[in-house]
Amino acid sequence: MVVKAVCVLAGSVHGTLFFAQENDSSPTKVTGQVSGLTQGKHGFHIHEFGDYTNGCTSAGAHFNPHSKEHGGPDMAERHSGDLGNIEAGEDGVAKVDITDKQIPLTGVNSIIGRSLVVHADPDDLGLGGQTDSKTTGHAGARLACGVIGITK
Ligand SMILES: [Cu+2]
Ligand SMILES: [Zn+2]
Repeated sequence: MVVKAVCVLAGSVHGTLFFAQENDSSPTKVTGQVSGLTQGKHGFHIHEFGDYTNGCTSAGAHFNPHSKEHGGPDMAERHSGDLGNIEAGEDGVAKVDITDKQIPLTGVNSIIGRSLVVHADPDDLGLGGQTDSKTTGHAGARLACGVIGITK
């Protein structure tokens, strides 16, 4: 049975992201779009908490159930929540079409109830040599965040 989730980002940076996983062992597809961005790349991650009590800060660190260092989605060394970058065009819109094996919607490492965060700057995928490259990808401020919730 397909499991589905949705995340709504509200504010000057806004959008809706849809998550779908065909079965317990299949990857999760993330589709949708984010608007109101500056042109270019923006870090795009699952963060550990679905908590907005102090804005996006309360979302905590990148979702990292396997205690790895920050990386890119295609790297062996990555946080599960590391989805790399989305890229906005001149119109400020980034179309999202990601398939990833480390963000299940079922099981102990389910991302349901956690957050999706869009950042101000590009994620350097751990390769930038900055002090925070191996923790956050030096992706800068949190522009928008939303809780990933169950939908039909
Ligand atoms: Cu992030
Ligand atoms: Zn990370």
